[in-house]
Amino acid sequence: PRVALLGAPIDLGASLRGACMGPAALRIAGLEEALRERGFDVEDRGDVAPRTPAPQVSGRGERARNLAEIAAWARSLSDAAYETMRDGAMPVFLGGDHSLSMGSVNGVARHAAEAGRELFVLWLDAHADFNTPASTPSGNMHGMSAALLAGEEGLEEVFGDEPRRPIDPANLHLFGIRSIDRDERNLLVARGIDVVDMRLIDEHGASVLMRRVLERVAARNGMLHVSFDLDALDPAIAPGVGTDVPGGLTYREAHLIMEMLHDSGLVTSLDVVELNPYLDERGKSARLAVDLVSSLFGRQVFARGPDNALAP
Ligand code: DIR
Ligand code: MN
Ligand code: MN
Ligand code: MN
Repeated sequence: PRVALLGAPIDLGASLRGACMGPAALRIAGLEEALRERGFDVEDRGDVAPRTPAPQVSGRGERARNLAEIAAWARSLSDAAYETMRDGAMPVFLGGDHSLSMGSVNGVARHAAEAGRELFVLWLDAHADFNTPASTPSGNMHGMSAALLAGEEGLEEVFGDEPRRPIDPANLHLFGIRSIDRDERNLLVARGIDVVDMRLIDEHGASVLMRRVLERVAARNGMLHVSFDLDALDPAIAPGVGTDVPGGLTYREAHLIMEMLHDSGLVTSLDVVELNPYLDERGKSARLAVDLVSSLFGRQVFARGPDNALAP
């Protein structure tokens, strides 16, 4: 199996700068080596270059800050995702703030449509990222990526005349959520988005709720994109993020989620986003991110058979 690492050093979608150093920190923390150790054929393709902003993309001022720059990134990241998957490799996007997923997931969706497969997206995040320019309280575009991907209006300029492939809102699964803005909440309810918030996780456990998502994807022979915002994790274990919210996923919950994703065999593409090394504590969050990605790629304490018996 081939894996392609693609850096997306973008931070203009967030309120604080610094996530542009995320790809470098993930590399220094040993991501490529960790995947090689898992037996994967890994190619680090370096950082993607943003397309020169199309002149017709005008600023939206405070309702969608840095729109032209985000559009430039989204267009080249979409092409990179599409081409990588078409060539049969699994793209892993290293962020970078979460606005990068506008591009990565759009390109993945384009590939899935051509392959005649249904695409599902697991959005691991403290936030819903379901704002539009009309609903946003901050103007930060990393809070709008899930909305754009689910086909919400008001962000047409991001792709302009280039292929835009919205995903079915019913195939978007938000997980780990604990911070939602007022108008964003109304939009989520109106669209019937599946929001697995921390209350549900506390009450039912991460494994039951994950299995529900995975069974649905498997039943439809779907492809699964995982968009992993590190602020889904509790800030005590992952302090290197710009918008931390207390009460996040624990170390054990996060590893279990990643191990279940691996066991499902359904994951076909991945984003690792919002790592801000400027705010991190001596590489702690970067190292945890690499550990969790290793679990997603099959690292486990012990291989086990169907009856939980130890396998060699
Ligand atoms: C907030 C924060 N909902 C906003 N969003 C995100 O600005 O739209 N923070 N994604 O990481
Ligand atoms: Mn996010
Ligand atoms: Mn977030
Ligand atoms: Mn964020």
